[in-house]
Amino acid sequence: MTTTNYGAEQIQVLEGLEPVRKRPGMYIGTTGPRGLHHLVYEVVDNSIDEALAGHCTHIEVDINNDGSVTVTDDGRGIPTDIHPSTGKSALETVLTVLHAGGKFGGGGYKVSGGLHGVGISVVNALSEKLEVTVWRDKKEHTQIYSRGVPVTELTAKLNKENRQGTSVTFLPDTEIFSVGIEFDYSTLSGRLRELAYLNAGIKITFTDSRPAEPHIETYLYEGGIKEYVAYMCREKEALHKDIIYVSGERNNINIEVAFQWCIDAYSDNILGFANNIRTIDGGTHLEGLKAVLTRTLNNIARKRNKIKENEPNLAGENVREGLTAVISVKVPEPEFEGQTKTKLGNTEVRGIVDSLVGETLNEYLELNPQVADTIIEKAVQAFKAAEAARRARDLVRRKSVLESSPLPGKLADCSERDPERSEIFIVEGDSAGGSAKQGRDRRFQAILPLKGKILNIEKTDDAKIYKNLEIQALITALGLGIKGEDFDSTQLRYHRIVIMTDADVDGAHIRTLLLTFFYRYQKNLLEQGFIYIACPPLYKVERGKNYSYCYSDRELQQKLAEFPANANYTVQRFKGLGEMMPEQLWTTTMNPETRTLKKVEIEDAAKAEELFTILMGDRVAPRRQFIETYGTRLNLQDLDI
Ligand code: 0RA
Repeated sequence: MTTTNYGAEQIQVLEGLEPVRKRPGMYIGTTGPRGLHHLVYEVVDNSIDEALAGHCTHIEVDINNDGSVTVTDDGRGIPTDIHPSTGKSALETVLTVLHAGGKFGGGGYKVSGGLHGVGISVVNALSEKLEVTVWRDKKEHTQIYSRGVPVTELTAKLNKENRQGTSVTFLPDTEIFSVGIEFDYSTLSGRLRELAYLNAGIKITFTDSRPAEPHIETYLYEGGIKEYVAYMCREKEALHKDIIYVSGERNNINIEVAFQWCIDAYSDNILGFANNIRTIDGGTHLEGLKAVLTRTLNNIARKRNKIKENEPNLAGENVREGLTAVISVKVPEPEFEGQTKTKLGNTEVRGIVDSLVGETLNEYLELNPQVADTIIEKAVQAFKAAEAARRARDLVRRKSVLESSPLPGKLADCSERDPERSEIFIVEGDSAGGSAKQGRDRRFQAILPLKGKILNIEKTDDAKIYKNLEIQALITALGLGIKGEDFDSTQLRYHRIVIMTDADVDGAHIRTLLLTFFYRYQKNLLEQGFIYIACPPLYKVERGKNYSYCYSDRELQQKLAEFPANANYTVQRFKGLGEMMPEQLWTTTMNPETRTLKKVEIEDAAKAEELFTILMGDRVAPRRQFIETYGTRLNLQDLDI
């Protein structure tokens, strides 16, 4: 009798989670590394919710020796009582019914409902094994699942210490995550650190037990996003000492903003979050913030006679130049819009941000007129530079109108007109350009050869950027708009922009300069995954009539080790792409059937910002320090100091 019941129940469970196993992408985006890491975020989000409800202070995340992950918190513990109508425990319901988690939560902000927030049951469905332990009511409750189905009953034993909390250990299913289930330390640490910044006072301990010597880090920021801004600015020179901080609540919507202006920065860096989710595509919270900054600074500038009556207002981007800001809003029912669901849509947020920030900023600047003056002076300078840049840009525009084709002459375009099916290879120098032009499939592959090293955009003001011929070629060939302006991906002429440089120090430098250009000119290109790096082979190994290509020194060693001791073979090292025959370049590097492309993604926005500032900026001391610290650890043999 009991067996039959259990069977029926099991079928129900299977029905519940089957869609998740059938179409994992619908729930976690991808079954690649990103989706894999989402599993951890999903479990952690539940603990964060518990902390935001005021019941939990410490979250521990462990990567275990066997590759599984454990998330433990000291919250109230998932309820374990049996639900009268289902006959199942609340715990089992949360773990086996889609979106059941929220029903038991009640009150407080739910991180759930956004980009991830699909529920812990999704993690269960996609795990080969999941073990949950709950400490509640002086008992320790445990249950084990496999691929979403319970394999043990919920058991309870006495727990004398009266511990409280929840612990979930899961091993992702290799049947689902076909490219592997290896967690990346820095990806997880970046997100956990971010969560600690976004949720002041919550302690997150992160342990990686895979190495012989476990790696342990603790993130706890009593200052929250204020400390986040301080961290992002620590390599820059601040324009004013205090980080301006605003927090408040209206209509159950909680907003928090921290910001500071720095001297040596030509661009702004504003990170937006809604319910702890990074809103890459912006939204109403950012609109509110931008509007209030522009209005407030213009008002004060006029009051202080820094802008004369007959002069125009400062533009938003003038005011934001050099600004580092974090805005984090928590909305009970967030609406996420756009293709990637990373744009906050709730309209009421705009006005709330505007009025709360307006009050605090006005008061602060009235009390600190010298700070007001430095910020305004920087904005006025930016305004003048923008004027000069506009003149240079108009020149670019006028020139392209005069020419018969606005596309740069050296662009070898493809015949395909649908950007989604078109790719462009940006190559270094004319000789590589020649090979690439002959080797490509001209139907959908365009080639843009660049001459030498492009401008380091990190160190250059806008006027010079627009005057530079190589940059002009890039802008027009790709169909990019104006630097930093709202990105319109429909104008983009290719959805795969492939950086293809030589496998040597100069090639690496040019690749870095191009990445800096994309990052500073239009960060969205990177954030939305349009930028790729080609992987040309380093060696060709020939033995008799057979030959193969090796893409790394390790691969070469492996290949050579396969040969008998007395074998005759030759190894050709490619010094540059120009040395390759067009046909060779096609098969090894450009043919979609056989090539490897690396997609460039930004996992940790704050780290990326810091790295570009340190590595490409004009201050030498931080760069030297970075190289001294990481040079040996990263094994940067080719480092060009
Ligand atoms: C539902 C209700 C309650 C807590 C939780 C869920 C809960 C879920 C998770 C997931 C990870 N850690 C968690 N901690 C708590 C409230 C139960 C009560 O009222 O005591």
